[in-house]
Amino acid sequence: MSAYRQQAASRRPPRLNRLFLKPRSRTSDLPLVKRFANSVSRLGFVAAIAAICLSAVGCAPRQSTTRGELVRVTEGDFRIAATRRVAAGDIVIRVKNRGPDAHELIVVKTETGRLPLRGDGLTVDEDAVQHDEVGALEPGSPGSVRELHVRLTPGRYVLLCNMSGHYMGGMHRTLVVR
Ligand SMILES: [Cu+2]
Repeated sequence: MSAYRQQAASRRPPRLNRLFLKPRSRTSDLPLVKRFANSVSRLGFVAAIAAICLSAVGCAPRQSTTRGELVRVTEGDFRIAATRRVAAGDIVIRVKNRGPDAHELIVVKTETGRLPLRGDGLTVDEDAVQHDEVGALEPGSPGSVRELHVRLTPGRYVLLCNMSGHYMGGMHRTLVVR
């Protein structure tokens, strides 16, 4: 070996794995961890069931989901049928489209119930009401069922479809939140 190679070999760092690797543990902790995880998930399941029972008792006459009170909406050409009143809070708006056209759903808070129209005189001026818009679903195909999750404070809201001509055709409905 040349003098240069001998020097290079002596500069090599010591073997890292011998110095830094921990000795193998005697036993695995895995069974213990699994047992702990199982008991935690069982507790979580019991808590979830208890919460569902409590919420069911709390608002027995009303329909509710685990994510909020349910407002059923049915859209068709050209009308919207829906629950008229609901309690304030987290709300699940479930929208079924009976068709035959696609329909969207927009929720706007309005104290008067009247919404400003665009220059066409047919569609609601969404720019003018954007600060009062609390949620919207894009157009859904006939037969579709979709959900919109919103948090509603007390007041008067309008549910509408603003596709060309649909609002003036009758696709609006007032929802009162108390
Ligand atoms: Cu529509």
